[in-house]
Amino acid sequence: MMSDKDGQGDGEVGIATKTKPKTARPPMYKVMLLNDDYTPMEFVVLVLERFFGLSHAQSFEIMLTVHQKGLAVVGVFSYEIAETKVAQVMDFARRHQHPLQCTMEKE
Ligand code: TYC
Repeated sequence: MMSDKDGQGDGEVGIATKTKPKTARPPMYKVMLLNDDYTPMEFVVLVLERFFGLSHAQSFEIMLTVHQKGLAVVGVFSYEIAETKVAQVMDFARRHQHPLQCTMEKE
């Protein structure tokens, strides 16, 4: 470096400017179930088993969380998968005349 006392220069000295290589990751979406006063608990458990591949125990647990807290995240998916899950749940609920609501939100 020029600021060296002897002007001879030594090893490289300076500010490290290494930047993190950016790997593009697709945005992920939380799929959430909302509570209501009318949809039967068993129906919500069935929805979670059928469309989210959860065990009966996991489904019951998430259903209870929604019932007690108002909503819960059921899973996190790519945009297309999340959109499909929401559509499947909303269609299934509508066909059974239950007001169950399912929504998605960018993580
Ligand atoms: N609150 C409903 C009841 O008491 C049960 C329920 C749970 C409804 C979860 C919707 O996403 C839901 N029958």
